[in-house]
Amino acid sequence: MKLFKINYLKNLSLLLLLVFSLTGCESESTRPNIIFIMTDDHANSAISAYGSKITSTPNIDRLANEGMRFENSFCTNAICGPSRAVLLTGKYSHLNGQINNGVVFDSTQQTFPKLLQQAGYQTAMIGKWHLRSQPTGFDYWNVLPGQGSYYNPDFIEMGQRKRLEGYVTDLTTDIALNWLQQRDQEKPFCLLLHHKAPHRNWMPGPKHTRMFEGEEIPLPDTYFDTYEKRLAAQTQEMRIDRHAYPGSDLKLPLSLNSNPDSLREDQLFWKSEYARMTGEQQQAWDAVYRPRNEAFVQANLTGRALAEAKYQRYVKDYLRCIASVDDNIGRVLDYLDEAGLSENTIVVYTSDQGFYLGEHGWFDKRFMYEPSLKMPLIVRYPGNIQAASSSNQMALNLDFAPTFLDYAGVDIPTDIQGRSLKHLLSGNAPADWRQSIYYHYYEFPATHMVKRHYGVRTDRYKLIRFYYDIDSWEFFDLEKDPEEIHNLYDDPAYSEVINELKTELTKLRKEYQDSDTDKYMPQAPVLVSHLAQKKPVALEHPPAAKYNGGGANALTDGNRAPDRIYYGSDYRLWQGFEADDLIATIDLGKNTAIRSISAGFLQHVRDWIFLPVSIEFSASEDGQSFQPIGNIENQIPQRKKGAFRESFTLENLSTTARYIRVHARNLKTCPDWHPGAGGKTWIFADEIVVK
Ligand code: SGN
Ligand code: CA
Repeated sequence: MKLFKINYLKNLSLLLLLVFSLTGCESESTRPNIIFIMTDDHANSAISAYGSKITSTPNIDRLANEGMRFENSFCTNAICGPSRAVLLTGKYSHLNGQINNGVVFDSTQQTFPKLLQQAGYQTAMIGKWHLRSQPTGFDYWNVLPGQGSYYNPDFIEMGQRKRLEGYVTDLTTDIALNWLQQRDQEKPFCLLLHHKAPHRNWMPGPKHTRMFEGEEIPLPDTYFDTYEKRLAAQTQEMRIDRHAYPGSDLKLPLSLNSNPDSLREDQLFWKSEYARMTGEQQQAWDAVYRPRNEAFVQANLTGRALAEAKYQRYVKDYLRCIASVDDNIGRVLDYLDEAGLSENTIVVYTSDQGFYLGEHGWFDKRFMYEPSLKMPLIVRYPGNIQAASSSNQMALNLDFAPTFLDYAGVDIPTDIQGRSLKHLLSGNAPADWRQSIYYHYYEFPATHMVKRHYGVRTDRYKLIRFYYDIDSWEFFDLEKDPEEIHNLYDDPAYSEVINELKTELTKLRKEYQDSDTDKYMPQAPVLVSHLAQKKPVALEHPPAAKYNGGGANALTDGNRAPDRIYYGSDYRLWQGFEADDLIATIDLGKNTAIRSISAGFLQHVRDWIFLPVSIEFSASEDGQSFQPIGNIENQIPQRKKGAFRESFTLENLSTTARYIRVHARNLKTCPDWHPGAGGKTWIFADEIVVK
């Protein structure tokens, strides 16, 4: 009786389903599932479906063989957090607010997962998130904190942090498959599956450490580029031979790092990643890398040969990380087959942006040049997208949100700036599809020192303007110069084309509501006039060469670093002292009546910059004996987040002195709770104002 009832119900629902589909009503079973697989920093040149000359990716190729490959898919801002924010919102960085990695994503804004969730989709976000605020719009989330780790990574599952044992790409896939298995089968789903790999520091999983042993990976033609006529390329810090850390990036003995600027970071980074491994994992690792490193040291290479050997180490580890990504994509595709989900699931493969695999001598991304501007984009949806097809139309990561909403039958909000790719995917390119794309990158000054720039690209040409502390234009004819080494901005033969591109650029900037004078420009220093202005400062410990505030007397130049500091962008105004106290003596020139003294400091704990523990002020008439005039203990919590300025001021003084001394005590050692626990802390100081 019971059995019969179930069968009866089942038949009834089948019948209803049939009636619904015959009458054209959308039923749950016709709304597609979505699996969006995104890796971090995967260049097209490392995917065999894109003709890679250096590796093969059979499972990604399987997707391409069963779906559509985009030859011209681009990001709008080639860096992690910003790219992810564009994916979620379908809006450019200047509108979604995530202009760089330092901003905390405003998670209250409209995103496509929220809209899908409201429309009855089950949503999940698994893996790398990197937007600094908690994920919203997901029924389930389990994400890596920050950049995540390769071995035994921590995951934050719905707010609960725990360490899992294993390799990050395998673990991320395990979590995704578990979620798929236990999901509510009655609802369509949208799963964002975001791998950390192949992000820096490229630590291969145990299964792949021995790949490419004894093989030679071909060196890109532009590896020894000299950056002629490309000013921003001349000042970047992303060269494999100079800026990749020997220890943590190349897994060479730390003793090979002879650069005092990076040694500390290199050591700490490698120490902490290595320490995450179990004894067994360390043994397996050492068994592979020790003999390699002995041979490397023995070879005693210099010059070009050393630069080439570094490329080999870099690119092989990178490709080994991708081998694990590819295996794990195979696991997901197999699961979909077994569960009967392949037919009704849209599977997307992409990366947050491209990457340099030695082109121009580089790793990393950021530039609007092809290797980082391009992102892989492969989409499979059997019956809707022709197998083994490709498109040359220009797609943007701006288009993901509207595409998924479109497939799910959800109205696309008018403030979304991208366009649905659905028609392109079904093989019918709309006649009015875009003929140019707009790009804008902001994270400068910051790691890798790629200058701010924006630009336009058409199918053949590219025009870029670098700005902020330079104003420099670049123009490339991609047909004649696909490697972008000839900046032809000054070539009269192209002046007409360049003018047209400028007009196009202006048009796009207007359309997308972008501008130069927006709130994301760094703040100018605040000008103050005071008694100590332009007076000489003697420092007991010199500031770091990299953070010298622009000159010896930065502390009294009358330019006060601003109160609101964007990530990295205003460091140039500060004087930074690593592990040292700031002890500054100002000579006012003659005995002077003083009413107040104030000293400004920066806190940005994420970058190991802490406010001083205390600031002691003293004064002297002869420059020999100093009398204390006040001591201020810092009350601001070390855990206060973000980058901000704090001024410490003594008021209502009645002191007469020629010399003033400010002694700010450095915390010196990063506290236990800090990721850099035990490492050296910084003091950043600017402007000692005397009135
Ligand atoms: C870290 C990396 C950089 C990388 C940025 C941004 N250094 O700072 O190489 O460019 O992240 O990457 S690391 O030694 O800490 O790995 S992104 O993927 O987050 O945009
Ligand atoms: Ca100053």
